[in-house]
Order: sequence, then C-alpha cells, then structure tokens
Amino acid sequence: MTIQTVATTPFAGQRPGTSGLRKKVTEFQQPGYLENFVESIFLTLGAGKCRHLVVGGDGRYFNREAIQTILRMAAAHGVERVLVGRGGIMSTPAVSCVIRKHACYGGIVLSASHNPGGIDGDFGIKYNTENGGPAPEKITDAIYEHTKTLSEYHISDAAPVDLDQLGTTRIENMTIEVIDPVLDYAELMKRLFDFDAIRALFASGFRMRFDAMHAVSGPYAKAVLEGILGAPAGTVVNGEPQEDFGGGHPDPNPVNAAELIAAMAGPDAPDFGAASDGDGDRNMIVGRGIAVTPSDSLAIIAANATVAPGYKGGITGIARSMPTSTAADRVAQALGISCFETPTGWKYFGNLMDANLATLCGEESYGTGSFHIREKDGLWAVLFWLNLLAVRKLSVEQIVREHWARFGRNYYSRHDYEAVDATAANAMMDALRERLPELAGQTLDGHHVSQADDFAYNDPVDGSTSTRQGIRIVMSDGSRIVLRLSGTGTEGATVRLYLERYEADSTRHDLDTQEALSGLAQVAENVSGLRRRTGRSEPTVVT
Ligand code: G16
Repeated sequence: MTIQTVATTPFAGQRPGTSGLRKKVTEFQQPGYLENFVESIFLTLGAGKCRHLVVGGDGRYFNREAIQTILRMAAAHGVERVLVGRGGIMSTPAVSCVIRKHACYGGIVLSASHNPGGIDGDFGIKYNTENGGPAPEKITDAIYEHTKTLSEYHISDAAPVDLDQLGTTRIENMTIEVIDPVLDYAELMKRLFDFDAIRALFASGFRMRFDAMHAVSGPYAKAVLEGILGAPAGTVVNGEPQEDFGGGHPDPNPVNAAELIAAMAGPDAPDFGAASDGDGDRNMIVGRGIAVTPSDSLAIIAANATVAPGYKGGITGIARSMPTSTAADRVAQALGISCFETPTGWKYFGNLMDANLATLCGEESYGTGSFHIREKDGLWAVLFWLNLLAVRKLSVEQIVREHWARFGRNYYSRHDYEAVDATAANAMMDALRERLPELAGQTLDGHHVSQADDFAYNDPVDGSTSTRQGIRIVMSDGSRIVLRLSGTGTEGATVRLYLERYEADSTRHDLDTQEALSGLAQVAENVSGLRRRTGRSEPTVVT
C-alpha cells in the first residue's frame, strides 16, 4: 500500500447548499469530482487534526463506491480510526449519535436525503463536526474555497475494504471498524422514551404502519418497533433499503407517501401512521384521516414534552426555521421559554442546542428533533408520538384538535415550483426584494402588512450573521407569506412559497387548508409575479 498524490483541476459549483453538496449522481461520477471535495474537507480540517471519524450513508446508488474512496483518502490524510456502518449504511441521525457517543472528531455523511436515488438520481456529501451536527457556514465556506484552487489530492492505493462483515481491518495506519449501524442509536432511544408504556400500547392491540419508503430507516424501525417494542411483524412496510428507493421519491409528505395517506384514510386504517425519508432524518406523522403538519407536530411535541422520560424536567427553549409556522411560538409563550427563529438548515440549530438554549427544534420540511443529537431525527419523532399516544390514551386527531382548541390553528401550506429557470427565479426574488420597503404599512386584500424584509439571522451564541435567508411578508393578523429559493435542488431553481394563516376561533378549525389560504396565495402572486415570471400555471408540489 502506498499513498498517491494525484494531480487534479477544480470543478465549478462545489459550494455546499442548505445541507452539503448535492448533485446528480452522474456529476459525482466524473473522475476526481468526489475526490476534490473530500480533499477540500481534509484541507479545511487541517493536517493531522481529524483522528477519529465516522463515515456512513443512506445506501443510495454510488454509496459503496464513495465510501471506499473516502476511506482511502482518510488513510492518506492521517486519520487513525474510522467507524463505518455495516454495508456502508448509517442513517443521518445515527451518524450524529455515533459521533457524539464515541467522541469522534467528526463525520462524513453520504446522502441526498429526500431526493430520488439511482443512476439518474441525486447524491450528496456533507461534513458533520464533533458535536454531531452539520458543519456551520464558516467551515462549509472554507471547504468551498479549497475546491476552487485545488491542484492535487491524496489517496491510498489500498484494495477495497469488506464493508459487510462486522469487525476491524486496516488501510495504511488507519483502523476501520465496521459496526452495527443500529445498536448505539437504539440504546439512545431507550433512554429517552417510556418503552414499557409503548410496549403495553402495542400489546393492547394498537396498530401502526411505518412506511420506510425503501430507505435507510427500515432496519432502524424494524429493530426498534418490531424488535424491542413488540409491534407486530409487518408494521414496518417498504423496510428494505434499496439503492434507488424502489424508484420512488423518498420524501415523507402527503404527495410522495400517498400510499400511506390512502391506508390511513381507509375503513380499516391503523391507529397511527408514519413515514421517513431517504436518510432517516425526516418524518411525517399521520392519524386516522389526518396528516399532522410538521409545524403542528413540533408545537404538539413541545406542549407535551414532559410525557417522555428524557424531557421530564421540561424544555429550555424551542427553535424553528423562519418559514416554519409560528404554532411553536405560541407554545413557547405559554411555557415562558424562548422560541428562536433561524434560517432554513439544521446547521443553524447546533449552537442553540450546544448552549442549552433550545431543547427542541423543527422545520416545516418534515424535520423534528431535539438536543439528544445534532441532526433532525425521523424515528425519534415517531417514538415521541408513540410515547404521547401511550400516555394520553387519545387518538392522533383528538390530540391535534385539543392543541388547536388551546392555542389556535395555524393553517399552513408550502407550494413548490421545481426546476424552474434559475435566471427567472432570481429575477423574481430580486424584484420582490426591491419592493419590500414600500410593502410595509400597505393593506393587501384585507391584510395589513406589519413587516416586509429579507430575513437575516444573528446567531446569539457566536455572533455570526447570515443574510438573504428568505423574503417574509408578515401581516398584523399573524398571517405570513414567505418566499425563498431552495438550497437542496439539483435542477434549475426551486422556488418555495410558504403560506400561513392563524385562526384562534375553534369553530373555524375545519376549513380546507388550501381554501383557507387561497386569499394569501393570490396576494403572494400579486406581489411577486411568481407564476407569471416563471411561466408556471401552478406549483409542482403542494404540501
Ligand atoms: C435539508 C436541511 C433542512 C431544510 C431542507 C430543505 O433537509 O437540513 O434544514 O429544511 O433541506 O431545504 P431547502 O428548502 O433549502 O431545499 P434534508 O432532509 O434534505 O437534509
């Protein structure tokens, strides 16, 4: 075995987005493309700094190949020990858990999350720091700077490692430990939730359907739900991870998990339904005939946090991304704790959790989590709901309605315009940005605009500032219109329009969501010209 120095030239566009570098598989397959990015990670970390590393991916197409390359490069950069999930598979929350438990320097996560996989699908890579969370902007910016000037990378010429057998092997001076990807994670969940109560719930005949969407959560959900908690075999469906997610789109929302929504609406619907995404960090919670919005799920978890043993002392604060509905803010106010509003991207929650300012975090994009790790955590959210249902002995719908009756209902929807022309999308955002000063104070279709700005975040922990994080038009009645460009798409631009309307009156909590928001949708079109400028007559996806 020898360490090779290979000449290379920079690839344009290796700037990490909302969550690492996400591109088409074919782009990653170009010789040197992955290597350049990985070299830039190691250059950013500094020679000899990274001694212990975790490497795991969601098992999508190109995962195995990428892991072998990363292992050979880690060995060339003086890493002493790497933990890898069996088969190269580890969910994103499990990587975060393993980094923290084994006091690793950091981790490399291979995933394009909820984006489709397969040879024509997407791939992704991101670096997580020693707190187990996605690297903050100062690190991702530094990685990007290296990608622009790279002239060589370093790699061992060692043969591929067997990733399917648990145990230890070596490349150069580096030890590779292939570990069971589920064990540490399951042990952490046991400490957070009342497993006896959940076991008793299943023993009483409670029925659940967990749709793993042919992705990485399958083995975790089977081990925890069907194994430890005694849920009947077959509770977990689509539970075998596949390289192309069975040809599906592993995004747990009512559109992409339509099969689950249909099952939960049928005459023989189970009591509880849930789904998670490609890398296991997202979740959708479904009751009989009702899909819980992610924003409501965060608020309900916060309002009921003390039912779970891991949170019985109460929560210190809540954090939500700016486009997420303000339902959690109302809970925070009632509890007398802070609710932080951050830019989109789980990386912005890390400092707040490290400083113990926020215990629970959530995003409208089907992400919920807590300070137990530094990633959002799909199965964690599902276990929280199971714990809640076991203790309260109410249905999902009853819990949601009770919450709305107490705090009011935040009607909420996201309209995505995918793969639109990037120039048109940017021009639309620029034109709207210019109009913001004149919007404040205006009345738009009966809504008085109390604030109109391009969201900027000042991190209260490290003092850093992130600007241009999305345009928000806030009405004095609590309604909001938010527009931003996605940072995870891989084709053209994806424009996200978020609509929110607050309704305190419980006799008005039964409106159809899209009808309740149609007036605001029209206001959004009038001020932005989104459809006109992008040439689209309707959104690609509505959630
Ligand atoms: C990532 C981020 C989330 C973000 C989501 C959507 O999730 O971790 O914080 O909300 O993307 O981002 P965007 O609106 O920019 O596309 P995941 O599950 O894809 O890693």
